[in-house]
Amino acid sequence: MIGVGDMVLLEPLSEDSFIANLKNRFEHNEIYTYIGSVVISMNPYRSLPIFTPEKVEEYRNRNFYELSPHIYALADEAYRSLRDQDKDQCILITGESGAGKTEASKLVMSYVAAVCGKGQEVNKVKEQLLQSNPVLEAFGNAKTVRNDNSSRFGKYMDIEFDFKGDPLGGVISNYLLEKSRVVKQPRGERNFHVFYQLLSGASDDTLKKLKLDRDFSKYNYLSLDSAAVNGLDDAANFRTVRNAMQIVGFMEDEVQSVLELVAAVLKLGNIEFKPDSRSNGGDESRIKDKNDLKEMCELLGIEQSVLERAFSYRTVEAKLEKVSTTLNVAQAQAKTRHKVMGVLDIYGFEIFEDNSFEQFIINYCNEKLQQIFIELTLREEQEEYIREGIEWTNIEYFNNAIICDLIENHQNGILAMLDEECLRPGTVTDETFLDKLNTICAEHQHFESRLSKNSKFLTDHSLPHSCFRIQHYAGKVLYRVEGFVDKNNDLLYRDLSQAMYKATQSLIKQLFPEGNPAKVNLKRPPTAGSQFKASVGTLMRNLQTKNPNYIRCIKPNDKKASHIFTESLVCHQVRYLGLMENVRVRRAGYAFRQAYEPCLERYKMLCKRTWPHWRGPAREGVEVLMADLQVPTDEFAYGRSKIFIRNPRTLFFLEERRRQCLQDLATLIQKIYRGWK
Ligand code: AOV
Ligand code: MG
Repeated sequence: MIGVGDMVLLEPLSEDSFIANLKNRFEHNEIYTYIGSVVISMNPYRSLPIFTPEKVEEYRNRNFYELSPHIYALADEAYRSLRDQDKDQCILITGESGAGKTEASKLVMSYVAAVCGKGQEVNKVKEQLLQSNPVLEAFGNAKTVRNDNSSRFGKYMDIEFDFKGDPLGGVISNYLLEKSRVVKQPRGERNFHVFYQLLSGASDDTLKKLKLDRDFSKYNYLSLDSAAVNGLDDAANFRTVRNAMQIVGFMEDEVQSVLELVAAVLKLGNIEFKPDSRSNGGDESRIKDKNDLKEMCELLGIEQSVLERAFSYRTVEAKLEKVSTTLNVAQAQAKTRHKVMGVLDIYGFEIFEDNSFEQFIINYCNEKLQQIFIELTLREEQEEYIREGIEWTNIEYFNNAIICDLIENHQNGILAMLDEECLRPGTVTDETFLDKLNTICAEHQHFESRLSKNSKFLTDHSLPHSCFRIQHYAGKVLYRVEGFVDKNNDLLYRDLSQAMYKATQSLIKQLFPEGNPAKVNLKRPPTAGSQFKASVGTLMRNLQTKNPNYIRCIKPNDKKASHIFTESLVCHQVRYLGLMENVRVRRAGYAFRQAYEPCLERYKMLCKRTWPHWRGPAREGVEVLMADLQVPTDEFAYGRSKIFIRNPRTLFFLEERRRQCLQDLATLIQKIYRGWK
């Protein structure tokens, strides 16, 4: 074993020794380390030979502590508790952008797929579950400065199992896709993968049908300076995605419609508007060159005049941003209760040079997840002690509830104020929203309140124009308010949705149900922020009903490079993820715990009265064992089903005695063998 596999057993425990242990292990390709049952995962930024079918077999049906730390051990534990103890599970994967969350979620899914059920039907379901990934990533992932394959949406997947533990299907929920990326990407970043995949990988024939040119530079929506990404084969990925769409259950004509839609979006980006010289100083605009519009209409099956009117009548800029498709895996909806394993993979915490509404939402989501980690680890630990009848003392934690509240409080949280601004009659701009934030902040300066001086809403005179700053759990972030109001409103003018609804292509019609003139709804749709807040709230409540399994991902460097371990960067993540507190909570009472049976099995050779067989209850056997070994009684406690060991040293002592014993045994056997000869 390189270093210490479980941080709980680290001696002496300090931040330095914690980081040194991570580093030592990372340098020896040991990317996983435990804190009790929590898995820390370091991104290796290269493929390691530790995800083979042989590894899967090695970890299958083995106890968590038996082998060296691995994400497969966590997946195995979760799957077996689900199957054998009927406990719904969730896998919560957190860490900043590029830390390895999405890769971890895929490893968990592939492990579970490898060990659960067999047979033709079951295999088909497994394939569908696994192949949903390339499809979702094509439409929802993009290259950013932080990550070449960054998830720009949150994903929660419930995998459903029958009573035997065979998979039945899955339900995927998506959270707020970063739609604005379709129209505009920051420097050095790309649009969603699918655009490049289509242009690079489709046959000449397909491109011709889609009226597309292979050349990225022909499209305004595809930034020029960053089109090629190292190690990313867009053409090959296009074939993977097409194939995956088929497996997931798209019919051939549906795939075609989706591609037509993607092509239409590219055409849309090329449509330019100019003020209409014939209008009397009004807002009307005209389309400069109608060829792109014509081709777009042909692709979607919309009459050109209808769309042209919708474009020119209301809006000057093209703000048609809807490309999201809901890609649910076939839902096997029988009436019996299913066992469920939820896998959550969201966009990680991010700080860019320019942070807008999207980063605000992404970081809020990460705050909520951190919050649930805090609540559940503490709660779980406490509950275990109560369940086992062991005394418990509290440990101080940094609780980020205050930041969540600053954002989501329904009265004067930032989202509520943004909504209030969006709904207020009169002139509303991003600046009026910022004024409101600052005013409320100033008003509260004298009080101990959310927006007071001591709070996480930071006001100082160094703030650039049009910005506000929040002290998130993972760092300070400066947000530029430009676009907040528009993006929160997320309005699609009715003219446009009605025009789209007139399309002959059924997929397009389905995407704009609000365009149905028979169902005109004059009520304002909920804002993007409040929708997000509500769906995250539902998600959190859902997660709380399940048994949590944590994977905490850490990014070793900022260069997307292998073999580099930047201590300061890792240290920052260890701090804000609260990993030291996590170890302390785990050690506060009892560092190590084990059920009586496996404990007796492992150490019974250390005592003549328990070796080779103990005939009574396992707990009594363990009691005899501990007395015989003269372990001081304040070093451990007997719970209802487990023994709790206070100090790691006691465990080391037991392990050392066991090693010695095995060695003596080996020597003895050798002697006997020689005697025979
Ligand atoms: P993220 O999901 O945490 O970021 P990813 O899972 O996309 O991060 O990982 C980023 C990149 O790191 C991947 O594309 C791989 O190149 C590499 N990587 C991660 N994990 C592994 C692994 N176990 N083995 C080899 N390479 C790995 V974001 O989605 O940006 O928050 O929004
Ligand atoms: Mg990701």
